[in-house]
Amino acid sequence: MLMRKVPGFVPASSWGLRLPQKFLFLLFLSGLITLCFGALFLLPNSSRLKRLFLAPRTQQPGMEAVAQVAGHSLAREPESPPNPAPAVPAPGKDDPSSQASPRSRKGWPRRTRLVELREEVAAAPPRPQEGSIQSSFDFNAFRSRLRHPVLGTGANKSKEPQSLVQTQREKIKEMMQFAWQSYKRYAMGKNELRPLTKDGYEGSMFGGLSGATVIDSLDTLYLMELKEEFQEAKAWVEESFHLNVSGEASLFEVNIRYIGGLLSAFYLTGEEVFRIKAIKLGEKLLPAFDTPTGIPKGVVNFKSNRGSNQSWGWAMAGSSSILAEFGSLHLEFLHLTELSGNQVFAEKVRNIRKVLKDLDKPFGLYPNFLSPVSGNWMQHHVSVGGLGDSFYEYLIKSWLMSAKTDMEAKDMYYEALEAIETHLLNVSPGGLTYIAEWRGGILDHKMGHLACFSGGMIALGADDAKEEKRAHYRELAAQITKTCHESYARSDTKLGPEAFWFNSGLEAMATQMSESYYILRPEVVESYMYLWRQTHNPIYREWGWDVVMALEKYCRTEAGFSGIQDVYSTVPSHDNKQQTFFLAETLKYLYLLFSEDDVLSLEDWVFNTEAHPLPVNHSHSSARGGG
Ligand code: DMJ
Repeated sequence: MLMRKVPGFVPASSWGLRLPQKFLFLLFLSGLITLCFGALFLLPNSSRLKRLFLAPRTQQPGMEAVAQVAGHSLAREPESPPNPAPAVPAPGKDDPSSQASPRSRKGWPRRTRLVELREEVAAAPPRPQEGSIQSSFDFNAFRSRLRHPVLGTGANKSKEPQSLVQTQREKIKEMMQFAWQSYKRYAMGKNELRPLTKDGYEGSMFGGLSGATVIDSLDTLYLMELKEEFQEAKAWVEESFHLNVSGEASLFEVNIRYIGGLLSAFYLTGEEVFRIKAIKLGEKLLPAFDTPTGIPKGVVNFKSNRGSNQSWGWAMAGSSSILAEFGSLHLEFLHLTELSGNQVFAEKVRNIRKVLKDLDKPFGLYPNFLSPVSGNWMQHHVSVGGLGDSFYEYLIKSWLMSAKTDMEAKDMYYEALEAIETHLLNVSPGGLTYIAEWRGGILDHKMGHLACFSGGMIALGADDAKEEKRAHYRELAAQITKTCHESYARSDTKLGPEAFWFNSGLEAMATQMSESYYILRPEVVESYMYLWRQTHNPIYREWGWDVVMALEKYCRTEAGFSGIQDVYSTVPSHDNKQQTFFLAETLKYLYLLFSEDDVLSLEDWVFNTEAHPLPVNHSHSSARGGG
């Protein structure tokens, strides 16, 4: 249809608007757009708003790999500040950070959510850098409170006649260097070296974590001033030690080896990477404590974040938890709280202590198996060797680590020791003192190699016993250590068997092939070290040196050290395993046996059950300038 022009009439636009109206509308529209963009881009910290509107950016190529190397996933929220917040749950369905909060779910009017977001942005405290965990721990203050320089003053080194002891120390250092280099060459990053097959072994005990030998070696390398090797180990932890694993792990083993090793490495060096990885790994262990009693299960499943009572071959624990396992967390967990500010770690182990303290104990003894569900003892088997051992060790060391303020630990230790002495201690017809195992009142007249740490433990605790018991405990420690030495001296290789008996006319010897192996264990030289520091009786260095010679002769192979199947045969049959505790403990205790007393002084450090030094809490005393 033809439109005719009417004079004086301004035609309307196709929307039916006249020009001034159009102008006003456009003005309003452009104002609105400017406002929106201003809010979007110019308001402080507007990234959350941007995320609401803008399509998610594709990740920069390569970033995933970087995150993998750094050991954390880019998809995760930054670590929540742990002081004193509860532990960070692992990402996944239970991780609140990975879900929308109920208030942000669909259906909330948009304007309300925008206002809410603006308020959140304004109120949020600055987030810690991803991967960091804030700490109020003052490393320099800690170091200044130590009584002695960590590696000693070296004051007496020059007085040592050029010197047998120096040469002996150097020899042990060379053994460590050889053990490390062999591991590095054939098995770097694996859990253990297999020296015969010249390859690495992962096993399943650590739930997919790797590098147990690296972590267990850090402090020994540092102590021996093997600086290059220490840097290699540290670089591996920084670049390749990933915590994003999903297997089933032994709570105890991960704690004593990994957490203990990382904590020590931090306290020796102040390097943040060790502190952060110790805390993050500690958080991964927490699901094991989700039981009715709070007594943790023996195994933690890193994937499902649950505990389980599976055991690792040395014990048929059934549905029980094992005394030495749940009783050997106290030292490390207190340090995790100290270094993170997160009280949850300390609460877990204080609860274990409380459960144990409140329980009835048959004859004052602690059985090895406890139900984490009912809180009842499950079998009346008592041992200072495997299954029980480090529980007793951690009582006296908790007392010492608290700078002698943890009276509860002290009382529990001396009461337990009295009961052990009354019911388990024996002297053989040949005059050897030993600690038997107890099964509902019946004694097995045997000692495991593991029980040989007890000489050192009793020596360590002797000075804080009641006045009238001190000399007695010193003597008891010496006698038990002598018995353990006999188990070595009576073998053909001068290395001791896994277990030895006091019956059938035999004393301090294994009675069957299945107990005749030696897997590079430390407990006997550990006791030599404590007895040396207490008495300075040269016999302990002589005995220690015999062990060094025997290790060289029967356990050293072309590509590392190996355990042997039979200590009574001089033709060694190797087990093809260089255990991580050989580097963490056996070589460390041997080295300390030939060092001055102020090297890792017992006034400043307690050794966890994997020989990782943890500092005594001198925080209430004044600085001494020992760092
Ligand atoms: C180490 O892992 C620890 O010393 C633990 O307490 C018991 N056994 C081994 C070494 O024999």
